[in-house]
Amino acid sequence: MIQLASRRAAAHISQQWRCKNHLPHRKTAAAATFSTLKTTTPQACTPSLAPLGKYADPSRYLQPHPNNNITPHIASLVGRDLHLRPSHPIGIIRSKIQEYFASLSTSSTADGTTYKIFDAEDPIVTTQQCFDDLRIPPDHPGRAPSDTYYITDTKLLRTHTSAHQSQHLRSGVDAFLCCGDVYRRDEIDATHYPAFHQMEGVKLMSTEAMIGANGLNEEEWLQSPECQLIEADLKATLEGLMDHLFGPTKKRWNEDFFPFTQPSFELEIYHNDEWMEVLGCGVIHEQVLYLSNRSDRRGWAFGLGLERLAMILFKIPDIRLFWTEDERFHRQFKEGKIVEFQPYSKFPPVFKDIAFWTSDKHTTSDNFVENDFFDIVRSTAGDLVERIELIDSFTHPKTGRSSRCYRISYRSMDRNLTNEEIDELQFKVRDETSTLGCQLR
Ligand code: FA5
Ligand code: MG
Repeated sequence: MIQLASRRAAAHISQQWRCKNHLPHRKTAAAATFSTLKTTTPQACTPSLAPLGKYADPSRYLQPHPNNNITPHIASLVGRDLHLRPSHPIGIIRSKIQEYFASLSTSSTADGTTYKIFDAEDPIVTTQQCFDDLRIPPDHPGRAPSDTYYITDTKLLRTHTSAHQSQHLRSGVDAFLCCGDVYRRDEIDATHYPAFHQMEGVKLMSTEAMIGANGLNEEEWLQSPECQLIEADLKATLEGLMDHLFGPTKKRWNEDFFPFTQPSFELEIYHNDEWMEVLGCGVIHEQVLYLSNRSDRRGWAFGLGLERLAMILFKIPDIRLFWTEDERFHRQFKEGKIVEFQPYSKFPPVFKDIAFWTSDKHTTSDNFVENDFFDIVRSTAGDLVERIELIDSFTHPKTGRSSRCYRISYRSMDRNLTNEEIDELQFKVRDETSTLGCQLR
């Protein structure tokens, strides 16, 4: 289903908490994106037939602030609340995870922890919540408008559910699960969508178990039995979750890096002959606890992607399907049941290439932001875009100008596309691309 090589490459791009080969951001590009796109009607944006949640109000997201880079397509996704629909695969997984954590407070091996549930928080958060409280510095690439949907300069659509960690810790909760939709400006293919769902879990250990942790310097803390106890508890809890969801399954731990946990790990599970990352986690960084007024405590946190799990468990081949309103999709799923998805159609794709110089003809200075281009395609063609691939790029030896060629694959999940309608979309994509300061070839 998901090719290892491409998944690896994709993971490299999308993992915003790691340093990555990051494209420079232009403030003006984000502003231009807003001002040019806000009047565009997304052609293929599926209207929602299901009841909408309380955050489904595009005017909350499409605001005339110079830093606003939210497109109508993104605004139309907020408040769909897939995780709260009991018979939607995302809702089914959410319940299964919550069921596992509830069982931990009663099973014979349990330590009696009760996890408080949060699953209806406002997806609009502040830069303080999403980044500063988590030690993500102002110049971190993950904060850049090329990667994040901003409403104003200090308000944004959360890029991860970790944005709620500090507020719950600060309010005195010791263990919780927090589920919601998150938004990232990202590449476009079968496993990446600009909106997806995460489940965050946090547990603080009992004060008695951490007595030896007092007065240690960082090095001593990382070597201490207390730190190792937290790591072991975290890993055992998450391995138990995977077994609860998948039955005994092959898994492996890799070291990872997050500014808000130390040490940090990712968990991969073996599926369809390849390893697939399902979550990031770690021992909560001392300073995050300090910033939440909880420096007397220690604990762990994790964040997992619900679509990744659902694609494996229900054998759903394309991440866009989660957002469809097609009855042929929804009637296959029932509350509490994991069943294999039966594809009801596979219509042929239509491919269109677009090539452009990433600067205008008078300059070689290149401010092209790839995610701005992806958003243009997504805003114009909505869920008809299946994938966008960079198929060629070069720098002209004499002029020094750079050129890129992308292949856009359009495919509907429900019907055959005509060449004429795709040509029309492609013309719009070309027009909009030239507003990014690119010269079409
Ligand atoms: C985070 O978002 C961290 N907040 C996780 C965390 C929480 C770490 C608490 C430590 C403590 P990351 O960007 O790796 O990390 O995303 C976490 C998971 O979300 C991934 O493992 C993956 O399952 C899912 N995910 C990430 N990007 C996408 C995407 N574009 N589409 C679908 N799922 C995604
Ligand atoms: Mg990751």
